[in-house]
Amino acid sequence: MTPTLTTLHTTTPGSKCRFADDVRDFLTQQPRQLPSRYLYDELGSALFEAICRLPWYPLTRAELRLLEAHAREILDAGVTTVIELGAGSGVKLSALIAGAGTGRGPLDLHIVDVSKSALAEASRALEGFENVRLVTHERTYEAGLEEFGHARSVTERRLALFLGSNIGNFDPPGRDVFLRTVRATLNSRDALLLGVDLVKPERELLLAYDDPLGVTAAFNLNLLARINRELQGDFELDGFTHRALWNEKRSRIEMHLRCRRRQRIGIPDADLGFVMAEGEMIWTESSYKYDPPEIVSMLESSGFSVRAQWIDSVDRFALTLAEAV
Ligand code: AVJ
Repeated sequence: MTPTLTTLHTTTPGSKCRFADDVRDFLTQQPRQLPSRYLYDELGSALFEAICRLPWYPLTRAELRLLEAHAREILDAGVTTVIELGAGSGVKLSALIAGAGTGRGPLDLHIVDVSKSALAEASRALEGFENVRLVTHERTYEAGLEEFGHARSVTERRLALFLGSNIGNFDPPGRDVFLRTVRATLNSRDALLLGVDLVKPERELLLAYDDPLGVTAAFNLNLLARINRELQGDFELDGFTHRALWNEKRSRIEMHLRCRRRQRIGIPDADLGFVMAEGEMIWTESSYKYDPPEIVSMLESSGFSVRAQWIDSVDRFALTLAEAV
């Protein structure tokens, strides 16, 4: 039996400067904004895990049900290598491996995530499997794919996982570039499994992104708290409120932080100072929602052919399995 081997990569050099540069660049844009990947520091990742357990945020449970129901078809015996982009706590990958059952050869797993604490948790979750080798990449999706893409053996058959509706964070042009980047790390007959949340009634969407317990509000506000912690910022957290909006025209939920009273903000380690007016917003995330045929066409125009699409009709979530052509 091959023992589990864990290779832990170090943090991307200069990642703190990247954060400072991005904070300066994005907060000075009009409208002010922040990249959503910075939501996931240690506390943010824990808050996100809590969101996934909220009754008002059914995405994770719906996706897990679909993964469990179709594990054998997704992780068929020919797959030798799995890469998951944004693996989070690793529960989905674990469910997939457990659901696919035994009687396979050794499996190489690569998990990419910007959150160190998420990678540590995923490593623990995946440790128990025999005949599995795990490599963790503390990287953005793009940098992780780049690192992964190079070393390919001829006998490899790859399965890429992009789950949790993470693709919803991209705007449509960025999404297409990204899908082509994924395609470029695959050979024909390799596969991609995409988990995407579907358009549903506005009332349900707003509850999912503005829950009555205030966990999503805390998740959003933690981004300012993180700037205070890591870049010596002086945001007054009680001067901001969480806002979730459904932008029907663009088919996306937007998260914003609304300034409740005029305040001067200083972020010395990002070399930044500015004034925010009452009512001014910082845009922190977009979560695009799709219809099933749109998912098929975005895949087919990015070098994939769809093999199967499974839909949870209660919570309106889709898993689409596509083959690189
Ligand atoms: C992990 C990016 C898919 O957009 O639904 C949850 C993050 N934001 N609640 C999403 C999130 C607010 C989530 N993604």
